Amino acid sequence: MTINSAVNKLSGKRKGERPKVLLIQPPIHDFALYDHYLKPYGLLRLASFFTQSDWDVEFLDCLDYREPESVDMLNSPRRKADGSGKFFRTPVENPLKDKPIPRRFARYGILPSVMERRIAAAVPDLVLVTSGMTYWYRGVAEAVRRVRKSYPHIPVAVGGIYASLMPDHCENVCGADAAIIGDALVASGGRMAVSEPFASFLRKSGLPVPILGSEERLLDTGRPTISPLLLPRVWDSAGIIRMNRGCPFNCDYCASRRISEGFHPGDGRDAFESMMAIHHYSGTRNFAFYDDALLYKKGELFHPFLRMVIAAQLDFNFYTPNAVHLKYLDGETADLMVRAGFREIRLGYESASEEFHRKRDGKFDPASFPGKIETLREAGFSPVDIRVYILAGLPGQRWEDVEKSVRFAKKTGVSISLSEYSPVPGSPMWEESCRASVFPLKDEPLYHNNTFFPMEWEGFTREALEKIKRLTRSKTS
Ligand code: B12
Ligand code: SF4
Repeated sequence: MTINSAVNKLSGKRKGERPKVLLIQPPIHDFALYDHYLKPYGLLRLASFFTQSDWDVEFLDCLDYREPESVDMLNSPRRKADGSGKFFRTPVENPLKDKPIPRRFARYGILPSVMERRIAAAVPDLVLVTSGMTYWYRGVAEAVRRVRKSYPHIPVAVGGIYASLMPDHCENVCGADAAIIGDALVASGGRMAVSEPFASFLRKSGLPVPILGSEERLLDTGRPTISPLLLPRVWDSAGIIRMNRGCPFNCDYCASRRISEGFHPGDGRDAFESMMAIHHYSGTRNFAFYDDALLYKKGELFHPFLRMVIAAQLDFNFYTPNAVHLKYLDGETADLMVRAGFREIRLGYESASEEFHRKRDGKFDPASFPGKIETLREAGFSPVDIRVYILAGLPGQRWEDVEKSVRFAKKTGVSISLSEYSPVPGSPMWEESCRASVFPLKDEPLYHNNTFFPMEWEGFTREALEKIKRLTRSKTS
């Protein structure tokens, strides 16, 4: 079916008029939220695809921290030069009132009245809402509810992480017409196309399935670059780069496999060009990587990218909020990263225990840790700019193990972030987590939030967690 013949079927459209999609990054309801390069990357890829396929596209960013009316009412959130910062915050009632948590629950995002006005003005034929953490579903539900208020009969689909991990919950509780699992865009015969579940939803809704325009783009890495002409404002503070998709590991505590099966290599030149396009149109010099396995096969993938950046003499700042694999780190990579402009490096260390890694992830030999840190220091990373993630609160984990890991890492002088465990549906450890938790994790995703410390037990109490947090912050080892 061509777009034009299908467009004629759209209600209220004049012949030849293009269909319109409204893409929504919903607000977030949580106990705390910091913008650590939190961008609606997947939704913006969709925006780019729909634009290239001749649809009209409108984007509603409910996390836009510069929205003027919200600034007037809620004051400007504090932002940092590195592109991170706060969002608008409005305290709201804790939906789980019977579970006292020493933190206020809040809604992060633009004013609801602005959101509703923007939705009402859009007049779309289709609404697409993205989703992040499973425990952020209330923001998704809010977006769907406000869309329904203006358009009771327009098709609404939700995609992204929560929709992929809990599709039934998403359809039943958020009221979406469909939760689309996984990538909405897939490589097909060297080109990009809409996935079958998404295409089937569009057909059922009487909408045309978008296809790329006539200038047939061959997409070597199987993904379109994010159209920089569209929505440059989103990228003003920082751009996102994702060179490769997926991860070769299958750690017990992670759902990467469920989100994208296996490792799909990208291409250094394509990543470089996407980045330059974002810089050209938005002016940003901050870039964060969303890769799950940035250093895997680095000689073929990451190194060429870094060499292009160095040759172009760009004064850019690079960040790895999602951490990189210690296993694949070596002197050459560290040296290239420093020369390219990496301001900090975050590492997936998780634990100092050999047994932990043997049992839970197999991704790293902790005996090599001091040597890896030395390599980074020799390359020019200062210890405060080396940050290691240590996992805390896995089912059955004892607090002493975590304390030992923190003390061991501290000896090297690096910065430490406690990564408090969030049980993830679809991860190998999910069923074990459900059995170990006093909370009904399967019924209520809010309990996946690590603020609830869902795996608390007598071997690891909240008091012990607080003690370790203090140790992490203290100057002594
Ligand atoms: C980048 C990232 C982060 C970043 C940024 C966060 C963010 N963007 O939300 C940082 C480093 C800050 C982070 C932090 C954390 N993260 Co994180 N993170 C990720 C990661 C690697 C990518 C998420 C992402 O944005 N992907 C981009 C996607 C959406 O783009 P895409 O694939 O191109 O999109 C396609 C599809 O998704 C789909 N699609 C997307 N939207 C839509 C909409 C519609 C309508 C349709 C049809 C399709 C569609 O189509 C797109 C095109 O094909 C995932 C793991 C993963 N592999 O996905 C974990 C993940 C989401 N994180 C996770 C966790 C546990 C955390 C932490 C709690 C870790 C910790 N213990 O501290 C923290 C909490 C953060 C917080 N409170 O803010 C878990 C989820 C937990 C949960 N219960 O939901 C994941 C799944 C990893 C895991 N462990 O399994 N994270
Ligand atoms: S935790 Fe990291 S290494 Fe392990 S599967 Fe997830 S993305 Fe891969």
